[in-house]
Amino acid sequence: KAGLNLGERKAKAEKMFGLMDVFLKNDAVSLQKDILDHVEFTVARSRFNFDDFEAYQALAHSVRDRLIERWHDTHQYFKKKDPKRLYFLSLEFLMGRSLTNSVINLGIQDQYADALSQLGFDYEVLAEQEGDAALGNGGLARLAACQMDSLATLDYPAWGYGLRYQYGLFRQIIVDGFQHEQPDFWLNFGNPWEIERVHVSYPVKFYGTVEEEVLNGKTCRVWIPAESVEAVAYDNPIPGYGTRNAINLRLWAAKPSDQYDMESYTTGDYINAIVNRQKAETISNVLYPDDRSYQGKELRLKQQYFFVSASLQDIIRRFKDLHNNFDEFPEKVALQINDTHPSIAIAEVMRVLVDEEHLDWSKAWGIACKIFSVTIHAVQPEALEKVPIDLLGSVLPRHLEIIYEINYCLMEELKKILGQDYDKLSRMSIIEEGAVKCIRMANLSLACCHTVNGVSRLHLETLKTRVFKDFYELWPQKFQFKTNGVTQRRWIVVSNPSLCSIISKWLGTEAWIRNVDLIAGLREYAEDPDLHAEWKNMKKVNKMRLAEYIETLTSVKVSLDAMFDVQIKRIHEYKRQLLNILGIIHRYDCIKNMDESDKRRVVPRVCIIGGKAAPGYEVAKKIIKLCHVVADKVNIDPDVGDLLKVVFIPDYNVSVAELVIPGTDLSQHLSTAGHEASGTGCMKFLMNGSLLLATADGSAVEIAEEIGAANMFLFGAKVDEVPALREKGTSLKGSLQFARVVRMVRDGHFGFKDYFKSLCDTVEEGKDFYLLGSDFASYLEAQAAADRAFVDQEKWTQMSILSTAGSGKFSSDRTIEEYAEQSWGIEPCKCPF
Ligand code: F58
Repeated sequence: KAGLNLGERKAKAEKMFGLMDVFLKNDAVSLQKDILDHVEFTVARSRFNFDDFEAYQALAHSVRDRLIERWHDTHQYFKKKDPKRLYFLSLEFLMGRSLTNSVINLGIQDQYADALSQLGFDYEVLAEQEGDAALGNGGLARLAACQMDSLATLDYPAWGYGLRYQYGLFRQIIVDGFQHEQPDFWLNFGNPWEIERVHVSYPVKFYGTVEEEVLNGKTCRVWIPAESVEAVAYDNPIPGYGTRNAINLRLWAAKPSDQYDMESYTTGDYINAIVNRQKAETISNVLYPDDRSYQGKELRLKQQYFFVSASLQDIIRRFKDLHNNFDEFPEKVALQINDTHPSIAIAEVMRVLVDEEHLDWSKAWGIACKIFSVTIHAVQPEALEKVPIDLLGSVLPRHLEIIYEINYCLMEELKKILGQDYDKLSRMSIIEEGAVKCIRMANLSLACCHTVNGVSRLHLETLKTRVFKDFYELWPQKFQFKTNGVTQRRWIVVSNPSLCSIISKWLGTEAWIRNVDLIAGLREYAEDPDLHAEWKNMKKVNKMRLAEYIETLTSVKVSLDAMFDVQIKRIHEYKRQLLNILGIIHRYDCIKNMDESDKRRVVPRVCIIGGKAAPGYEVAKKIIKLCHVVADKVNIDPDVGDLLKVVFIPDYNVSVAELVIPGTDLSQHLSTAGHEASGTGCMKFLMNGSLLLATADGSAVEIAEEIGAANMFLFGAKVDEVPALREKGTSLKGSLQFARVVRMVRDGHFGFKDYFKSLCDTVEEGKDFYLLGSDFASYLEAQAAADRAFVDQEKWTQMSILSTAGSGKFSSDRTIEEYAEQSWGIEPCKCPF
């Protein structure tokens, strides 16, 4: 801009405009030209000689250009309109692959397929070259990814903020049936889906001391930090479907900062100064792979503060571009914290408003209480994060003071209401007294957030009656639930194109891709023989694809006539993969004891299990090994043949799910009632017409309401029966069949007798916390009902169609609309074409 007058600037803009088209063109020839340009100038390969991976890279870059175009326009438009924005803070996002999702959302998949085939490439083959972005552990992280897709599609002015981990979730490799972990080098070949913004960076400070200073006659507390790390932004455009909007997921990477170590350079310790600088990068190096608890880890706390501080600096800078009065902050900013992990943001907002913007404490607190909302994804109180006071005091000394102050105000307020009820006061305090004095991050969130959300109706009940009972009694109006949902773009359109075509054909429209309620229209055709034929064919083709994958990976050949029975999710005791395996052992045992005529009545099964165990979770690792030893025995038993096959799919991730779910006949969701906050896998299976075998837990209860309990296989104790069952301690006595299968494992029927002893002990009478023993008989009945239903293929197909038809409620579009209206107060802001 410098030096040019208005007339010159206009002329320059005209010239620039003339040099580029307003929109990139999407006809086959333009796409081919773009791809070849990227082969030559981005990937730097000769256009006469490049392989599939290089073709994928060039293709991805041409898609990225189109994403960037929309993303610029969207942000320009948001800036012009200045609506209230939602900022979604999450430590984890499980994005999976981006190519197909992007071209579908941009509406140019067919054009790309044509363009590539004319160049002699197959779109599908190139799409397979892409690796997964696995910056998260499980359900919480994939939910965040689905919600980003919905936010973009529904035109909400939203931003996601997270961490750009150098290493995502570990790769699982299986050696002799044991899980081993390997690092996920996902960035080794570059990442075409992100835009590095070297000029968007902020210093994030740690450690040091707090001192008193007098400013304008007022005594203030001033933080003198001892370390500074630079947060550099990497932007990931998220395109909406059927809209020009593309929103931003901004992930922060840690880079050394030169603010504090100049001293070392001048004292001559050059090499050590460089080495120490590099240590800064460790902050965003690795995702914590445990999905249970992280209590007391310094690096984890630094990760949380690092991304929170950078995000808030970014948000406040954007606010200040257009506003100079913080009274307007709540009108322009909604901050959603995804689980309690980013809740240090509350203390950080207070620090910025009080220490840097010099607002009164009570005014600052008033603002904080208006902007924050939180969603809890856990059920077990022990999963709620706690940070030892000493640790917080060392890493973030000023934040500790602020949290003490917040707690002081909270306690004063509570004392007015609760009087001398010290038990209750101490339960509600943000500070937990005890051997190791801790900050309860959940209580900090509860004190500040205007809404506290559960992720299913049942989950909210648990939060109200157990986990946060005291807070609920005090502030019932804060507590809400938004039943989770998943995006039908990823889980039908991308992953099951044949089903997508069938739905559009029978509904006579593609409008369901944006308005999923329309999918209920399929109910009308649930008995139509023509639809049945197409549906069965779709399932068969998907099963074929899955069978090929299984054979390539495990060398196990499976029959397409068998029922494909799947349980894929993180391995956890509460998710009860062990119940599944014990059920498989029971099935095996029954087949072994049958004569030939009985065998003819057996419904053949392929039992597929997949999932990662946290590296330090021994019981979960034993479950994986048990699955393998059972498979080894069953799969080669000539008495069994095709009647039963057991498969463990290694390295389960988002793209594996995209392949497995469409090929599934029956999916299993076995959590002990009251332990799964919601579950979202079940929704993906439901959309794809897999029948559900499930406990009445989490969102399965609501699924039953939508599709009718008769269209699924429910079993097991209900939430309110669980305490009494635990009390009674019936496990082995409860079921002879259960006793028998556990005994088989104990006695070394599948080998590794000593190794499995401790696993068997977990379900021993009196110790069977997750109630495998008491649910076993009911589980087998549900399995038998599924077998009977499968024999009648027309009936099964009808149930399958009704499952898809009833899945509309479980779209993340519905969830996001509820959040927008009930928690965030944001409105769509649609960028005009
Ligand atoms: C999951 N939580 C719930 N946590 O288990 C599941 O029921 C729910 O459907 C899903 O969230 C979405 O709401 C979950 O995935 C985690 O992965 C970790 C918990 C501990 C800290 C890091 C994430």
